[in-house]
Amino acid sequence: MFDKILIANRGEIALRVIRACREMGIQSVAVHSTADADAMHVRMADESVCIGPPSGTHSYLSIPAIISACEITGAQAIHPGYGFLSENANFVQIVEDHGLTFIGPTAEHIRVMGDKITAKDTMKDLGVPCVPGSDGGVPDLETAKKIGEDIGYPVIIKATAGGGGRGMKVAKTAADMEQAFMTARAEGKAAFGNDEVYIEKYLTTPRHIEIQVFGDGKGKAVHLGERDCSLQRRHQKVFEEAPGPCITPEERARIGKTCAEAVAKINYIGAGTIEFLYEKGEFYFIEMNTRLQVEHPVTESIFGVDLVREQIRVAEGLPMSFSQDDLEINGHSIEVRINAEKLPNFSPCPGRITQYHAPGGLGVRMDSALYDGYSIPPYYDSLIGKLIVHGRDRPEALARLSRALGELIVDGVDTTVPLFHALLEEKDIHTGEYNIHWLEHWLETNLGNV
Ligand code: MV4
Repeated sequence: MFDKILIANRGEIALRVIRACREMGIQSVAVHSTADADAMHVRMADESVCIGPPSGTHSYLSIPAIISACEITGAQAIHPGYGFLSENANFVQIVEDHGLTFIGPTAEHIRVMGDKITAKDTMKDLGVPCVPGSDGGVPDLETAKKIGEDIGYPVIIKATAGGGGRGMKVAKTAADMEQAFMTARAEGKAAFGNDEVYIEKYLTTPRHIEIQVFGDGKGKAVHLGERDCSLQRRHQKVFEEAPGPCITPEERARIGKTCAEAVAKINYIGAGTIEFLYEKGEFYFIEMNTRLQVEHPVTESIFGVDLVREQIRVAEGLPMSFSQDDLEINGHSIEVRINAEKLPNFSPCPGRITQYHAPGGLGVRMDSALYDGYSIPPYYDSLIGKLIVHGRDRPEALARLSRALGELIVDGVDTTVPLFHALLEEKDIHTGEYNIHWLEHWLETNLGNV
């Protein structure tokens, strides 16, 4: 059993992990930059260590500082949260070389899934349905044009090291191929130091559906259904829900089983998310995330499980506390991301919170590290809270979301809350009829009025 876990993160996710530790009787160690000395995760943890100056590069991303903090405090394991070092295979290797436990997948699984081509190859071999396209990397323009003719336009050229929409170019026709291929390559090289690209059929109006999986590292794995995260702006999710409003129980059981069997076969350990595009009743694998996701609470709400607790259990070599047959969906859950951003441009809005009041009541969860008088530092991302609601069905969850947003008080900075009030007035949000482009289109026509 771990006695003490160090959390290599900040903000709401650091609190989320501290909460799981406390319920399990495990001591928690917070690490923080000098800018976060008064942060809530530092106050909530049993101990804390300052690991560097404000810049994330020199604090939350500093591997020597984090390993030293473990040695100073006697922490035996590290939970990385999301972002920062959570998908850094090199970090995992160093953690293990120091006799510590990384609470997450193996360095090898992180490496395989971090490269989109090897991820797709692996998933395809495991029987997971993929977007039709090139068989691995595409070496030159001539080959790219041949593939374009074979699979038919439009196609999308993606950098294998890409992420967050970077290094991705659509070619609508053969005439666009040269420009798109060269640009995707150049962006991959510039942003990730890797110019390898691959090609897929471009799906024009899909939904983003992701399957939550969980493995024990010993050949057992389960799925916890899907989340629909189609409502995104510039590849940032803003509204997520589970179950997906368009997914039938039969579709869920089928794709869920495929995903659980795939990760079981590779002895995957811990939480993982298998991302799909979903169009006309078909699932197409695009990427796998080897970490706990920001939107994990919607899955926790409908299944009544604590995913962080399970991550800690399997990292200790314990079995998961549930099997597939124990997992049953209860109701509907929605999360909205509250960012300190100023509309209409979503420009970051750091500053002092003069008043904070979290909503409450039945089916309401507010995951946030805010407090009255807290100053949001300008050095990190703009997520300041997640409001998660749960209802017996989707209409009840939407009504509860509206009610809870009305109770929330965040004064002193601008936030994305007005956006959610406006979205809740939209018919398509209530019918669930949206795809990955819906929000961008809506923002173009409506932002002036929010
Ligand atoms: C695609 C696609 C259409 N067809 N692949 C965007 C980020 C990266 N994770 C994958 N992305 C896409 N891949 C094919 N073959 C459209 C997107 C895409 C997207 C995907 C999910 C959520 C929002 C999106 C917004 C624009 C484009």
